[in-house]
Amino acid sequence: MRLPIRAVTPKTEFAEIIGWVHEVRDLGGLSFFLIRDRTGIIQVTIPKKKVPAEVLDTARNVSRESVVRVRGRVKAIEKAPGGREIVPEELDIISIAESPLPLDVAEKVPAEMDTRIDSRFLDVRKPRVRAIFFIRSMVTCAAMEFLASRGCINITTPKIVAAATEGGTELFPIAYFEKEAFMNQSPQLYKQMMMAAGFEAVFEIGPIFRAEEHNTIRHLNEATSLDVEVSFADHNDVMDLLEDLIVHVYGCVRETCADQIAELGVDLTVPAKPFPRIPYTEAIDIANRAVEEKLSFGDDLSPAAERAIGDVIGQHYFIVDWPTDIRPYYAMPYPDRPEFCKAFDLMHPRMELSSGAQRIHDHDLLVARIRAKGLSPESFEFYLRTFRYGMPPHAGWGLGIERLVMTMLDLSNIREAVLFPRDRHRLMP
Ligand code: AMO
Repeated sequence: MRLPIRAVTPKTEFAEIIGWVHEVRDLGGLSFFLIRDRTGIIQVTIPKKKVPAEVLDTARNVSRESVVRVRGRVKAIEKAPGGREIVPEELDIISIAESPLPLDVAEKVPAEMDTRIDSRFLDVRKPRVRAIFFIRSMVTCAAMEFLASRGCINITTPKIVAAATEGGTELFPIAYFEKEAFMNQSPQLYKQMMMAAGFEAVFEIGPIFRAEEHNTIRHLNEATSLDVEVSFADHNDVMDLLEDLIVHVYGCVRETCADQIAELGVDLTVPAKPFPRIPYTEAIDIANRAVEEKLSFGDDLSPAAERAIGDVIGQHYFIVDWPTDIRPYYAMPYPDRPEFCKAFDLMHPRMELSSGAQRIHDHDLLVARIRAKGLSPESFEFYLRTFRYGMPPHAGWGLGIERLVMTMLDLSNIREAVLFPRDRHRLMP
């Protein structure tokens, strides 16, 4: 029976494994193969005079990255990976790989990001790259388990919609029979509508689509957002929840992904609570002490400003109390100083991870805010009507999964954290 490679130890007597040929070395009388599956790498040693003729024959024809089955005796050997090797009695090629390979999975020849993404299925065979996606899987599983334990209901909302969510121009139009439709930018309106539906606490992990034209190392045109919305909660309550989630997720990854963390060579420290909460005006002051292009009240934070503040704070933090004018129409203004609103961003020292707010739950105020943004309340009627039949106060946030993984693992490009990134120039694979 096939054993995962990791389960073959120096004490195993006999093993059958199936995996990809990671490396081939021929030293004349002796040849070595490294065979890889998702659990690890093992050396297969072929002393030419001591193995069956069929094994030798097959070994001569096998190419790197072919899938092979090996059955043989296991020997403890110090110098080999994992301190053991297999001397095969049987060797079959299950699926031969063409040569040359478009990409060196053993990473002896480095490849540009574009080459890597062009052959992503091969790129992801690299233990280092696979480790990223193993951890990403743990991040989303841990987040879901955490939110379920806090009473949040997992929902799924439409990705094909008739109206912009965030206002803005970053919409992908699509042809929807005889109507115009768009790929949804955010589950925002739907998660709020579920508050009117009485669900009280919901979450969704799903794609968001942003037609941002610029190609940067931290933007995707299709990203994954973890969205949360909670009734009878204000911005502080949902910041507490977000902070707890981040700490929980980091803790789970540290506990369960030690091998992957070691493979990536990152120092994964669980962030300490509470995260500082810095008012927007103070954040601007901190940034202006460091950046050349000074910011004024009402400016969004430039990447340089974010980095400057991050350098000073040195850990995860929130920027709170934003000017109402630069936040979406649904953010709740403070009643006593309506030029500021109950919105926040969760920041990693390198970049923004999440945005959120307490929402306006008063119908007429919401209509006024939509108008003030130059949008038409008519196109939001499906959303606005849910505010006319009993809408509880509520708050929530959206957290970018790729950015969370990127900052957690200190990746230099957001594309490292997506299997098949969509950017300005890429629709394939
Ligand atoms: P916002 O637009 O700030 O807020 O998005 C929330 C988070 O989603 C991630 N994100 C992206 N990641 C990669 N590429 C992109 N193009 C991209 N766009 C967004 C970021 C960002 O912080 N409706 C609100 C959330 C809310 O208030 O609940 C919203 O969508 O990490």
